[in-house]
Amino acid sequence: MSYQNPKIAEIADVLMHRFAELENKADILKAVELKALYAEIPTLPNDQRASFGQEINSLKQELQKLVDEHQEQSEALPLIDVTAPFDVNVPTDKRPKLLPAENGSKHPLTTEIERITDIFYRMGFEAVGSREIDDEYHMFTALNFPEGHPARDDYDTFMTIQKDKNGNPLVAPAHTSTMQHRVLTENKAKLDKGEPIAVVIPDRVFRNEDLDATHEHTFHQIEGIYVDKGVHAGMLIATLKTYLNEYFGEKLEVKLQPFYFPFTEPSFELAVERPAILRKDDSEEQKWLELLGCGMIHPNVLKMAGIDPEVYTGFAWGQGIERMVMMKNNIEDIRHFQSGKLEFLRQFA
Ligand code: FA5
Repeated sequence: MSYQNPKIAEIADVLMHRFAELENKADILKAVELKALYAEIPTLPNDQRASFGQEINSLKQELQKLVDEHQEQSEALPLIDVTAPFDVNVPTDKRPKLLPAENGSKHPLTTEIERITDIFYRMGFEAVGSREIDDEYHMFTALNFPEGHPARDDYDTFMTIQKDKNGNPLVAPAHTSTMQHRVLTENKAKLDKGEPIAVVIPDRVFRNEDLDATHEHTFHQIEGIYVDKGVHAGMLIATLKTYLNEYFGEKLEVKLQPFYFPFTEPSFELAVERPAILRKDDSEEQKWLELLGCGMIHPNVLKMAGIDPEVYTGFAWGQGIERMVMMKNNIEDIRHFQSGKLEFLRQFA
């Protein structure tokens, strides 16, 4: 735009150049030169005021337009390039590796769960998943926890505010035993055919815990269930020893002590020697790391699944996976697993 008044034309030129360099383009509208021009109007002779004022307004409008245009351009989103960044006609093995393997790896728990499950596949077990939300029936009742029994409180279970149709809250399973009733019910036909029920359940569980180096609120367990005619506790111990020796690749010092679970009778707790890195002092309590709970499946649990406990017996166990992986890899704090810290994860890549 050209301006008749030489002074306004000169200032317009200065402001246009400044606009190009300004980071915040809207600042041009506050330029002192523009204010000075407006301040000059009352000092001019009457006959010049109108045309001078109109030219300043035109200059201000021109600057405002530049500011608006710039704003529109910067708000417009960049266009997405939808074409592949390589020639799609090239065979797959010749294409560039867009995500090279060093950018990602399996989480150490995934690797270990695969290893553990594989050991049980080789021992003739099949694997099923658990669930992240369940009901009180499967978490407690079908496992022989009487209603209102204090043992229910041992499981620090997260519950929903909403209630199911029986007026009970739903639960985030605090152990993989929540699957026992389903596994027994769904597989009992095998027993009639003379086959055992042999199932492992590796999955995530949740507890409202006070967190420390060996306690997480979200961790993994592997449950095992074996039912057939003539199954006894010696077979339980042999199975777990075979598995642990295979997993650690060496003979481990393990300790079995009596315990209480409503769903097994007798019940035991199996502990392994705690490595020095996880030991706070030399006390007997610090020497052992409880790895799993186990026992012979309670006759009531078999009965509730429609299996005759006079004919069939079975064993079950539930093991915390993180603690075993920690022991094997000298990991001093269980919270590393969910930290998402690359320094930790890269050690297992
Ligand atoms: C149970 O959860 C039983 N359901 C196990 C069971 C299954 C017994 C079948 C008999 C038959 P317990 O609460 O002890 O038991 O937990 C089992 C294992 O999970 C523990 O030995 C421990 O290794 C691990 N564990 C328990 N709480 C935590 C936690 N907060 N963080 C990490 N691991 C845990």
